[in-house]
Amino acid sequence: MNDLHASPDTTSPTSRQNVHAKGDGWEVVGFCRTMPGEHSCGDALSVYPGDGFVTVLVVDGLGHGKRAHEASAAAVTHITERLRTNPAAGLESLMLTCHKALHGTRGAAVGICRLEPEQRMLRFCGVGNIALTSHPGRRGLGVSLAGVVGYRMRKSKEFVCEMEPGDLTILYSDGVPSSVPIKSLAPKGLGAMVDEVYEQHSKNHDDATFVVIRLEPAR
Ligand SMILES: [Mn+2]
Repeated sequence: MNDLHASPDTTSPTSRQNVHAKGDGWEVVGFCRTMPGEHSCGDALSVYPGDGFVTVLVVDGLGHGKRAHEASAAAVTHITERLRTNPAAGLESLMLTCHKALHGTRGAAVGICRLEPEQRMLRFCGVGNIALTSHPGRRGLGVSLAGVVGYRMRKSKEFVCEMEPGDLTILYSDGVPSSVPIKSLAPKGLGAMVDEVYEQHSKNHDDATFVVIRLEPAR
């Protein structure tokens, strides 16, 4: 079964929600966790399987709590609707219309990633504090640009990077520290890696999201 969306709120039985999805040439495993003591999660994580590719969205609504949740929920609603009508919509275009859709909310950091397994191509477009890294490290992976989606965004830019089979692409919100030891976690496998980040590396004073996208090794 595919679990494609996570953004815990008051109706959730736990503060942690997982995503796990698999498609042709890719696998995605991640979690989204509410800040301890809060009822709504300001972070959101969504996976959108496409025909020959997968799109992954990580959102961190500014701050935490209910209004952060409103901002991230607006981003998820908008991106979900756009990808429903056009699953292959360009990432820069998605970011630009998301910026408009979030006007009037508190704003959010947004990272959108698309893996095309056949072409071994990774595309990324990010604004604000969403970190992108890979294992092993690949050149040209791209970075999130400065700004707040829905509030102040200078531009959006798509980075394109060539990947190798078995490569991991990792996206996370600032509820996970940039010192998270990817190198030592990666050999443990996707599930164990994600669990260990949840248990040992998520900050207590923020919502936290961490997701790993694997380009499946050739069979
Ligand atoms: Mn945060």
